[in-house]
Amino acid sequence: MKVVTGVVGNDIHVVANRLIDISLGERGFEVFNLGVNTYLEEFMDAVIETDADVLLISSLNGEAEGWCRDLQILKSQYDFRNVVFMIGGNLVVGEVTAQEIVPRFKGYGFDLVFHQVDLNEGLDQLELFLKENR
Ligand code: B12
Repeated sequence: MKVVTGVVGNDIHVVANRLIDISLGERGFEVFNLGVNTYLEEFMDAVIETDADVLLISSLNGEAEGWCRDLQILKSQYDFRNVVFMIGGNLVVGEVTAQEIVPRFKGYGFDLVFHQVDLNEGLDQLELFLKENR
């Protein structure tokens, strides 16, 4: 399965991105890593160009919301019905609980949302989601 990944917006935290690339590869995914400083439109273009099954967006500096709230609008322009949209990292700044954050990002169009969740736990849940929904 193909996964497009990268770090959204003006976010330059690169370490997690390298680990995500390696971890996905070890789990047998074909990875297209757009790296840091990637805009939502660039992610969508890459999903179309590679015919990806999963878009895994990472955000570490807390600015994910500003960069991702237009996801629904972009999704409505193409047929992305078979693509899994996933986001994780430090999605907001401050003391906001996952119970508050997860539904908010699901409302923006993400299927799987992980705020300050361990990477392997998130990837286990991705594999489970793919198994149950494909
Ligand atoms: C190193 C670092 C920097 C370096 C980055 C160098 C580089 N090129 O990578 C520098 C100094 C440049 C930097 C800058 C900034 N940083 Co900084 N940085 C850090 C620091 C100390 C470590 C990050 C790191 O590499 N961790 C190691 C990796 C392996 O862990 P990770 O990034 O957390 O990723 C793991 C998980 O988040 C998770 N994960 C990540 N993505 C995903 C996706 C999915 C789907 C899943 C399931 C899991 C997952 O898995 C990863 C692997 O275990 C953290 C604090 C900390 N201790 O974490 C702050 C931190 C991330 N930075 C922060 C901030 C605010 C900034 C700045 C805005 C500071 C400023 N005012 O200028 C700028 C932003 C610059 C920008 N444009 O993005 C905040 C973010 C706050 C928030 N979101 O709550 C943090 C948390 C510090 C803090 N406590 O305030 N930073």
